[in-house]
Amino acid sequence: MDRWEMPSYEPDLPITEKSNSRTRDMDRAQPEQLVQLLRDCDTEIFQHLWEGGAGYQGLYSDSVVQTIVHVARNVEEILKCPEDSLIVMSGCGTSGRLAYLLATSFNRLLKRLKKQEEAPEDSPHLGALNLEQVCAGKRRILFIGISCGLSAPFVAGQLDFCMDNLNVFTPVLIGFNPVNMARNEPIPGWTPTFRTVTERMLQMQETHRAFIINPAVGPEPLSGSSRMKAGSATKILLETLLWAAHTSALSHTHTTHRDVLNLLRDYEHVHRITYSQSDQIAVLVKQAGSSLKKGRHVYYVGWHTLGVMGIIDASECVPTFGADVGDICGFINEGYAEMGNAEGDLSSLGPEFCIGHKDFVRTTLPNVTESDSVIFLFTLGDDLHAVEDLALCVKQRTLGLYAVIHASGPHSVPDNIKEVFASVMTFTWPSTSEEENSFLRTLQVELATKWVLNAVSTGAHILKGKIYRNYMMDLKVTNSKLFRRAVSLLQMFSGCPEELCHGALIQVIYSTDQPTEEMNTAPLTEHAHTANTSSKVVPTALLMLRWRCSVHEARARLDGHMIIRDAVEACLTA
Ligand code: S6P
Repeated sequence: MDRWEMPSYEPDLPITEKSNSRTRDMDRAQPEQLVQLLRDCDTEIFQHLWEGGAGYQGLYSDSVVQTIVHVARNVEEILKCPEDSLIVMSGCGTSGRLAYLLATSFNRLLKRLKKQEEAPEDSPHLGALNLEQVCAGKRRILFIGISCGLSAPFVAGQLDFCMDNLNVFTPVLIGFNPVNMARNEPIPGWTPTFRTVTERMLQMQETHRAFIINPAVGPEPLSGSSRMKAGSATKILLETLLWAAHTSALSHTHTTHRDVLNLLRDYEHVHRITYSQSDQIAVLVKQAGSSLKKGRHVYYVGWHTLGVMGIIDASECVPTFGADVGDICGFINEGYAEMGNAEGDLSSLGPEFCIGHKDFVRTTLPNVTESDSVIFLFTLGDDLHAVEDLALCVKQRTLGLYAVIHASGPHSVPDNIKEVFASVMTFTWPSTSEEENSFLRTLQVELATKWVLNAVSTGAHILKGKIYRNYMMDLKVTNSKLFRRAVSLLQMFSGCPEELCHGALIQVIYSTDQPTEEMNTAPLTEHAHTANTSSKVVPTALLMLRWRCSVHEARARLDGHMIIRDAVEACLTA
């Protein structure tokens, strides 16, 4: 088998951008096979030893566990003297969303930590400035920068700022590539690259003034989609170190190697429990795919942080699959009151910002039809009367009503709840006694839900024909990382040299066969900014390269195909 970990496999790409050899034919898989493939890919997160020639460190490697222990001990110190200290977590896209979710959850537990929210990915200056503002007046700050691909300039700027101010900051980087695969591309208006920042951190790690936690978790099932495995691994790592530190601080002990290993093993168990429901997950994938194929919608209706998991998964479908904001939407019981975001109620910004169940009932439900799929996400600890009432309302509009339910200990799902739904996926978790253990259980339940929803949204878009093999060809080229990915896809599928692929992309983005000097020399961030408004950028450029035709002609040919996978296939076989 073609194993991605061999040094000769896609040698120019970092692990997080490589294609996973397991999922090469994922676009043709049936829902059941699809879920098996996702399960196998997620198993790689917990791989003990990478067998290939490169010798990557994994989640359980001594070096990784030891670094987690060191960082957890720093967290303990901060928890003991929180007055003039701070923990800041920061990242872009999914990494930022997960940092936000965790900061909110742990704040509720501790009422002490503070958070840092998402910001533009390509700006190191803005990253440093935001960080400086958030940290003003603090004497001791643990900064955790998350960039799964070791690539976001925003995070690089913050880490660099921390290293220039080591009297206050201890920088920590979480990502899933080895340091020598960190992005080394020049960043406009800034001297360091992500790689040089990481190398500087590596030196400081020797004296425990900076830390890098970067196990390999293998390529994503859908190439480059770091919201999936890398997102799950981010959640696992952050929770492990924060939880270990929290319990140690409470009991006046110190986090040990064994504590960390035990927590990681618990998460591995969560993976097994989640995929023990593979058949039910496949049912949801099939139904959601059928809704999207008909041009209809999938709605996640969740309670508490499971509502947040739904909103996160739904929001990622826009950049990942070029989906419309209305294709997959998430709702949470009390809307913004439940989200705990600093800005408060954002629903006046537009319909896509209306996220409460009340909004769902008022504006969405009247338009729900039989072809839509509605997936409820809750635990048996939630208000089951509210669940039943809302489910009965939805049932009047569609029978495509499903539930993902988390039960604990001896409690089973009441019949009146089961009966409302067309199908019910029940996770039964061992009961927990103390309040704090139930906090940990909530985190695990969130991860299980993330895995289910990632499978549903990815699987549904595959069934809709959005994916070619295991590549998202119609990606939105909205930042420099995605521009690079687009060029690499074009090189791979057209066989043309990089320069030509880059040129074709510029032509499509600026809608001209003869780009001006200004267009050609603009920074990648400018191309990405312009590309934001163009559609089918990569498929159009691919057609141009293969058919040696104009932008206009390529667009016209593409218009004949409704399904991207078919368009790419037709282009490649012609
Ligand atoms: C990926 C997701 C993106 C990334 C973002 C940050 O599936 O859609 O939004 O999270 O680009 O990436 P990274 O590598 O810096 O964590």
